[in-house]
Amino acid sequence: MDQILLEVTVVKEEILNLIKNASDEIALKNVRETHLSKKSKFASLSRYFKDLNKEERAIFGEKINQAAKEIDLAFKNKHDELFFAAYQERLAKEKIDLSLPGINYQVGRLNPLRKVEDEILNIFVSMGYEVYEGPDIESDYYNFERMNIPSDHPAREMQDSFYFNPALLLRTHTSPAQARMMDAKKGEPFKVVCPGKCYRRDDDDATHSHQFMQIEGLVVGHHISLADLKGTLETFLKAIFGEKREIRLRGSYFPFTEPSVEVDISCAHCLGKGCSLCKDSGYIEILGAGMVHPNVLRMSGYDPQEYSGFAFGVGIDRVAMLKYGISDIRDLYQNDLRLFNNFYQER
Ligand code: FA5
Repeated sequence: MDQILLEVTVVKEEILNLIKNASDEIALKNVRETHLSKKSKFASLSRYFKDLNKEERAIFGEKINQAAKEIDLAFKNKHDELFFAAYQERLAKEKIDLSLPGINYQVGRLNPLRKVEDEILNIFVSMGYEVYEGPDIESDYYNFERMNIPSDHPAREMQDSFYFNPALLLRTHTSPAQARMMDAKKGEPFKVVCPGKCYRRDDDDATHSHQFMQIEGLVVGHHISLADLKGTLETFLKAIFGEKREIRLRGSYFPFTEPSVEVDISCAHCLGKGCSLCKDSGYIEILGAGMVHPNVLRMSGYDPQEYSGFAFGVGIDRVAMLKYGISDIRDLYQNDLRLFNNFYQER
């Protein structure tokens, strides 16, 4: 019996020694696989059970269990020791120099046009307007006919346009969204703003571009008057430009409104004195507006005896120019970040 117990101690010490000398995790794993497998010397110790009496078996079993516990603990401790050592070694290698300059990520921001569009939409949404976007490629029918501009009307020439074929063109203004909205509302009152791009074969100068952006506004209901239009535009323009900028309404003509007005705002560049940007007038036109023409209401299924409405179309590019003091509309389409960063230093 003593011989058997001694053998347990010898096998255990042999394994503990191997554990102690394992140089890394792989070596430790090998010790576990070789010396604790079913065919290992340690496992084969159980062959003695059959030769022992009940009392001896209890003592032998206790000895084996104790040895197994010691080996297990030694494995765990050695594993922790090797893991910690490897970790320390990695930390020592991974020295970080906090004085090195960081990576300079370029953070993008909204183009001034998109920023102004959001601002304008927010103002109108806060007044209870819904937002609708019509298509950029528009039919001649919606762009002109439904806006009370028949094929022989001289107003078409003012918006000499980009046609795909005689029936389809890049829209020249956001006004066709008015007719699309009235069709959708089927005779119900509503308030809507419609943002989007417009395209015209126009002068390319400091205030005109062949592609620009507008926001259309349309209110249709009972007893809507020119006073409602004026109040709405004043509220909107003061919210955008502040109380100091002056606003001017001039009588005008649009085939789809009657009466019609054009709204000018004092030039940000010269503050009304006159400069090359405002062509010495001190003012820059930013929007056209008026009371919805009875023909337009009628074509859209609204009875002009019962319903009235006002509409306006504001040039987003012009608003951005005035708000940020941009003297040439073409700058808005150059994507030059040095310029854009200056635009954001708001006046
Ligand atoms: C129109 O486009 C009308 N549809 C506006 C309207 C809507 C009137 C509803 C009545 C009722 P106009 O061509 O004036 O109107 O253009 C309106 C605004 O768009 C102008 O005041 C200007 O701010 C802008 N705009 C027009 N043409 C250009 C251009 N080539 N480049 C930049 N902005 C332009």
